[in-house]
Parts: sequence; C-alpha cells; structure tokens
Amino acid sequence: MTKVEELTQGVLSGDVRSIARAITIIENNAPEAKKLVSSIYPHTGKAHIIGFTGAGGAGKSTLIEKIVREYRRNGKTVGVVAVDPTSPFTGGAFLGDRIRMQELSTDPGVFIRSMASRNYPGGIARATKDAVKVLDAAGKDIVIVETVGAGQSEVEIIKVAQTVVVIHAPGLGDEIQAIKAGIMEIADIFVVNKADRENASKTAMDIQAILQLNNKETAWKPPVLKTAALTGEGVPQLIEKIEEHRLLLEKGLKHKRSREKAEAELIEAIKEKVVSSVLEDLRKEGKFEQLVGKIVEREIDPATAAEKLLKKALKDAEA
Ligand SMILES: Nc1nc2c(ncn2[C@@H]2O[C@H](COP(=O)(O)OP(=O)(O)OP(=O)(O)O)[C@@H](O)[C@H]2O)c(=O)[nH]1
Ligand SMILES: [Mg+2]
Repeated sequence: MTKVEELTQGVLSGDVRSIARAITIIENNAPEAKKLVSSIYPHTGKAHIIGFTGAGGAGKSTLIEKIVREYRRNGKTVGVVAVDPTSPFTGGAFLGDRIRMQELSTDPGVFIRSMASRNYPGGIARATKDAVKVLDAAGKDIVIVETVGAGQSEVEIIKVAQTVVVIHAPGLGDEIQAIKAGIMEIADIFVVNKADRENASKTAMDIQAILQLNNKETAWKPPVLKTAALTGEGVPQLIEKIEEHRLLLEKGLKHKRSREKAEAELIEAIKEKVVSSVLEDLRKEGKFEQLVGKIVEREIDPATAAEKLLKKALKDAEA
C-alpha cells in the first residue's frame, strides 16, 4: 500500500490520527495532497455540512459547542472546522471555554480542527473545503464549518455548506448592509444570538423586515431564530430548523445544489490550474516581470497586459 492509500484507509475507518494528518497535508498543500483528496472523494457526500458565519464575537463558537453537544445526545457524530482567529477552538478564549472544548475533543464522536487565519498555499477556501471532505469521508454525520463572515473568501468557504446559518448579535449597525447584500443570498437560517440581551427581539424583527423585501417565490423561506448560546436556549429549535432544511434538500433541492457546488469547485480548480501553468510559463520567459514593470511605469494597464499575455499563452498552447 502506498502512503496515501494507507492514510485513506485510516481516514475511512475514522481514525483520529489519520484524520488529523490528512488535514495537515491538505493545509500545507503538500505534494501528496491532491492524490489524497482524489482518493477520499468517492467516499464523500454523506455528511450534512452546516456553515456558521457571522461577525466576530457574535457567539458562533459558543453556539457550535452547544449544538455539538445536542447532536451527540441525539447519537450523531460531528466534525468541526473552525476558520477564525479568536474562537475557543483556536485558544483565544477564556479558560472556561477552553476546558469545555477540551472535554468535547476527548469524545471520539467529535473531531474539532481549527484553521487559524494565515496564508494557505492554494488558498484558505480550498483548504477548508478539502478538510470538510476528510471529515465527511471519515463518516461524521454532521460537519460544521465556522467562519467570520466578512470578506469574499469567507463567502467562498461557506459555499461548501448545504445549510448556512448566519449569526448576529443584537444591534445590527453596519451589518444591515451586509445582510442586504451578499450574506442574504447564502443564508438559509438567521440566528440572533445573545437573546438574553434586551434588543435581541428588535434585531430579529429588523432581519425579518429585510427578508420580507425579498418576495421571490422560494421553496424555503429563511427563518429567524433567537438563541442564548451561553445557556443553550433555542439550540434544540435551531437543530430542528437545520433538520427541516436538510429534509427539503433531500427531497429535491439537493441535486440542484450538488450540481451548483460541483460547478463552482470545477471552475475554481480550472482557475487554479490555468493560472499556475500560465504564470509558470510567463515567468520562465521573463515576460511576466517585464509587464509588471510596465504596469508600475503606467505604460500599460493590468487588464490590457493580462489580455496580451493570455493571447500569447493561448497561441503557444495551440502551436
Ligand atoms: N450574553 C451572552 N454572551 C454570549 C452568548 N454567546 C456567546 N457569548 C459571549 O460572546 C463572546 C464571543 O463568543 P464566541 O463564541 O467566541 O463568538 P464567535 O462568534 O465565535 O467569535 P469569533 O470566533 O471571534 O468570531 C464570548 O465572551 C461569549 O461568552 C450569549 O448567548 N449571551
Ligand atoms: Mg469563534
């Protein structure tokens, strides 16, 4: 057996050390990463993947911890990939949080992995998506992804999820704009956390009001729930909604979403391949550096330069 085959076997059997090693290989985009992903890929597609996104400090990690416990009580196994700088998963939390997380991580039915924000070769979105595949192939019933919802890469990451939960803390402020724009499109469920605070109900109503602006006929209308992650209030109701959404996906939406996801991943993979191979050629010929110089000197703009380069590269490819 090759090393990759051995590791694949380990992952498929749910072995914790194999899972951890596989994710490390993926994070580092090590030479065997591609083979590894392609050998586990046929074993993916069974887990329900849930994305949790929202502003820093909204309570995502706290809520996820409670959700994991609830799923465990229901006999489900859970994997968590947290892509964020400060959560209990990455050790930025108070001691109490950390102790509770450690407790969870000694449960063999739970696997938690933090991916601290840093530059990943091949991109954080790809690393996250492939880490999710590992947990899926490892047989976890539920895979949870946590990201701080802000930039484009977070939106990219969260697309891996079948059910997207967007979490807000009471008092929206600038977030209103985010809800109106991109985040709105990807949210399947809205949660206003910290429901123990007084303006939680108002925030929930604000979100409802924005949602009502969207009067498209859709099979699923994103509900707005309130939770208090510290006490676990509202968590069973949230899980119920997630389950409802999963069942709807099973009934028909799943195929459509799977195709959309496959399409997006294929486009990403093509981009990555094309960019790296074209760049490599251009660098070899010194053309790339030349044009960078011209852009700096304002002799040519980046878009025209790219067009020029690609015309040449495509011609070379044909020849
Ligand atoms: N009052 C109140 N505080 C909460 C609640 N949920 C979380 N918190 C607190 O809010 C702070 C942030 O919680 P986290 O769970 O770390 O939030 P997060 O969204 O994961 O934060 P980042 O990972 O940094 O984006 C912590 O001090 C929590 O104890 C809640 O329901 N009520
Ligand atoms: Mg967090």
